[in-house]
Amino acid sequence: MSAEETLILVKPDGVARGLTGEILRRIEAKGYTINDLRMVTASRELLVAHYEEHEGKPFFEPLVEFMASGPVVAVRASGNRVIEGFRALAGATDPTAAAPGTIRGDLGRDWGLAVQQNLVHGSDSTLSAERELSLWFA
Ligand code: RTP
Ligand code: MG
Repeated sequence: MSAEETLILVKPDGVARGLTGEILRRIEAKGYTINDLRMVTASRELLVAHYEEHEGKPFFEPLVEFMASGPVVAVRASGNRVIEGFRALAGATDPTAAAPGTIRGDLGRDWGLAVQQNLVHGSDSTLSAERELSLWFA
């Protein structure tokens, strides 16, 4: 059986704050394998497809705008239960509520903006992982 894979994004706030190395370090320290990695400033088309589940929500437009505001680092990572495991490493969506010890809890800032700038994205199911990996690593 080949190891489970997930898509991780270091979002524009993480790249801009110079936290890419720290975030990759945590992924590797946990024992996950980085199989591929690219830096890209995402197009609106890519982001709309990536966030299709959120279309129509009040934070959708600000989210797409934020995600297009600068380069992101897309990571193809693998490991046993990496989807669940990376989401545990990332912590809760809201950086203020995220537990200390997590990426968002330790490093995330609450800027009081319309959309949570929370440093990272991780796929939330095997289906999303497959779909998202094919978008970002076409
Ligand atoms: P992600 O998809 O980025 O891994 O994060 P998540 O599962 O924890 O959060 P999700 O509900 O999928 O939302 C996607 C991203 O949209 C932004 N968001 N802002 N009202 C808000 O302030 C709000 N709600 C969602 C965040 O950037 C979140 O990660
Ligand atoms: Mg999500």
